Amino acid sequence: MGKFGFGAKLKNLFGLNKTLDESFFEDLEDTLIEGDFGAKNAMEISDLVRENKPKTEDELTELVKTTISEKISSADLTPIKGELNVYLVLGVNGVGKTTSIGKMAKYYSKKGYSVIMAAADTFRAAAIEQLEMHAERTGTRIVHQETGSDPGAVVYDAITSALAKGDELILCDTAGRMHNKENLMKELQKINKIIGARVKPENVRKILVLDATTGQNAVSQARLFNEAVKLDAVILTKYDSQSKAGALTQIGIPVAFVGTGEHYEDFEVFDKEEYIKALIGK
Ligand SMILES: Nc1nc2c(ncn2[C@@H]2O[C@H](COP(=O)(O)OP(=O)(O)O)[C@@H](O)[C@H]2O)c(=O)[nH]1
Ligand SMILES: [Mg+2]
Repeated sequence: MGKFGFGAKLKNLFGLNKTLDESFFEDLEDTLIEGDFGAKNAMEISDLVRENKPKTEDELTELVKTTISEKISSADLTPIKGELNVYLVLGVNGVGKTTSIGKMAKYYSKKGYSVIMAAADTFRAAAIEQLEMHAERTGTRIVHQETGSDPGAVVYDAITSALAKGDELILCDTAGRMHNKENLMKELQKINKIIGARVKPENVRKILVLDATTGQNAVSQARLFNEAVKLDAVILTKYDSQSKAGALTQIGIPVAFVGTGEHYEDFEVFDKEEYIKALIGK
């Protein structure tokens, strides 16, 4: 967040209006809504400010910071060593699923896990090739079939293959779009069921990839996917560009990683303190 980001705006509120009158609260709520905190959070923070009557910018910032902090959490994505773990990677087209799988493959193989990829985005013609490219570049084994094949069958094959070879982590790519939303959600549920039938539930993670620049849209995506399969974690991509990061406070799903660029190294474990610092400023 730059000079004119949320943190700066929040600080300016006091500069513009030193008394906590109605116009102050209107400005505060507008600032929060513009920052993608959502109407509910904006009201909650506004009420808290009314109760606590902060006297300085710092006191106001501290109040907002505490509330935000309660609404964001970190996800621990540590695969269980010596067992098969499956990470199902979900999200709409273009958010960065396939790229994040490449990044995770690198991250987890560096940590000593035996990782494979499953190309279960069989809907788009280029999707399998794209994952194959990441597999090649990161030296990861990949299980795939041809475009149009049943994604559930791909995942089933990947599990069979991983169990046979003793792999520890399957990263499953999935489609972000199909003929319609209902089809996509049904398919994801089917894949999830296939995994659930063969892998211990505590070793399965459903991970939603969200583009940090989409703001309020990310909130509805999270709701939609969470209804289809209960989500365990979020990966926040494109955090490098101007981000509308307040949306995270509305999602309520723990965050595992942030993507900060297009390269494999542009991938970090989510650091909540750093995130809030960047959002609000010191
Ligand atoms: N700047 C930036 N670009 C990203 C990041 N993650 C993915 N991308 C880019 O976003 C585009 C879509 O990514 P892709 O992985 O194909 O998305 P998918 O459709 O969800 O699989 C590609 O051009 C990626 O290089 C990120 O963290 N930062
Ligand atoms: Mg993809």
